[in-house]
Amino acid sequence: MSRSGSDGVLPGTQIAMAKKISKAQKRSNEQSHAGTPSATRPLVGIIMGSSSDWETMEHAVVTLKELGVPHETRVVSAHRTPDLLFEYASNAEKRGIEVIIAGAGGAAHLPGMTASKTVLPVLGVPVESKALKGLDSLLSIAQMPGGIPVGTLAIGKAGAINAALLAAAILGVKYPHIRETLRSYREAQTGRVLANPDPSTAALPQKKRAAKLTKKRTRS
Ligand code: RP5
Repeated sequence: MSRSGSDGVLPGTQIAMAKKISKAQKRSNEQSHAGTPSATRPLVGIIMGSSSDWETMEHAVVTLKELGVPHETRVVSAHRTPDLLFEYASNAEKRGIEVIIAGAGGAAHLPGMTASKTVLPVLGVPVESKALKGLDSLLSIAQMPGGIPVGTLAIGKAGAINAALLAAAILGVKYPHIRETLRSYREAQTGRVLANPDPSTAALPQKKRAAKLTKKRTRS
């Protein structure tokens, strides 16, 4: 009987390899983000099925950074590294993680399987797939059986941003400073909309305006 796991890697080897990578990531995080919130104990775990999901999931990271919410990011695949997924989801609570954001595309089983191994809130971000524009991801994440919930967000960038905001709202119940930062974020957003009521007169950044004019001139 073969003892190989997903992709022919021995069970346990996935976890050992991931631990090595994670230690190296932690070291480099500490070096490059010393003093920033993500260098402190992470409260939010952002996981994604593939490094190809980063383009989408980066928006969750940027939003959490804006809010000053400590977080960590990892690639954890439900299909390619199932042992790592089980290990991550089973130990997240012990490690002090309080909310998990899981992004995946296509047959997006990562959020649901993660939710099945933890009682922490899991927020699912459907990544836009090439074949079905993310509808497959959305349905795979949203259509959970009763008993194991995944809070499912919108497909793509909006979903990633909102997952971060929802994670902050959840944490805000326990941490007043996160709730107040979220309140300021929302007020600033409202302020930006109210400050630009007429898009036809809204000031374009100079570079963009110049590029637009050149394009117009070359066309005529
Ligand atoms: C899913 O398969 C990932 O979440 C990703 O969205 C999708 C494609 O992965 P790659 O083939 O680009 O690695 O598991």
